[in-house]
Amino acid sequence: KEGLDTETIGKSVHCFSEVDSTNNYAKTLAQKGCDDGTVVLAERQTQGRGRLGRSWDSTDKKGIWMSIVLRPAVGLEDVQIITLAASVAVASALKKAMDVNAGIKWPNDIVLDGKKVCGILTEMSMEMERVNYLVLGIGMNFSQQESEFPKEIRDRATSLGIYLKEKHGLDISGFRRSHLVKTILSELEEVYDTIKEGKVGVIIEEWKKYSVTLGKEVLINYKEEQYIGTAQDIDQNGRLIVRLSDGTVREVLSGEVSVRGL
Ligand code: BT5
Repeated sequence: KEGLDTETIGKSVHCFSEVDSTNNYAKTLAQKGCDDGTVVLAERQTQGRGRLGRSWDSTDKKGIWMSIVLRPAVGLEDVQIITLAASVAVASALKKAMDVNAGIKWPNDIVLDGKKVCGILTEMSMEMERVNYLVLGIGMNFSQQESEFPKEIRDRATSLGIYLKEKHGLDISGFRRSHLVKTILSELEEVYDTIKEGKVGVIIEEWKKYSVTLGKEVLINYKEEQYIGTAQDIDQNGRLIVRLSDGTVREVLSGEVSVRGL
């Protein structure tokens, strides 16, 4: 917690050498009534999770695996915006802490030259149509070498270490992981405050600045269906607006699809 300049996010921090998933641990804390902004960090996860039942490779100690419990006074329709806001916070923290220019692939993959360096998993609990709590899980590859990723994801995944070496000839050992964590938490607090002030438009504009999806052709997988279109915009609820080749327009929600750039 040393040097953390936030008021809500990270007021309480729980660190572990190993957990199954920081999201699971954070959920347990949330159910026991922990504070808004409680953070859970682990050196390694034995069962890191991605979206839609996918797994997240996080068994080594070279990443940032963390979850944040949020208790925003919002309804279901605002949850997507909070997830987009989290990706904005991560991208801007990478710029501030490490001078790295990352992109955001809708909805919330953080990419470096097209390869995924960070993923975000939002899980929630609803009560009477309001959000009871949200758990924002952030997984950031920090110092892994290419050979340390599972074979299946080697061509799609990268770490900050790999990127800095290839792009700038810099060694990751010159950067502190804790500094990046603190910067992410302080950027998160900033976007969280923006949302509390109701300024959703500001988040959307910020998100668009980092977007590598808008204007591109995308392949959408929705249940058994697949379709191709051009990602045109995102709306005020964070849905992706896709124009199909026959001219029809679809609004896509992140919980139900996977999107691939073509
Ligand atoms: C995500 O899912 O990108 C969300 C990942 C969230 C991980 C954090 S870590 C802390 C917290 N605790 C958890 O248990 N989870 C959160 P999705 O969009 O579904 O992407 C998953 C896909 O990314 C996998 O199917 C792989 O293809 C790929 N992948 C898995 N591990 C990866 C890694 N370390 N780096 C890059 N890509 C990876």
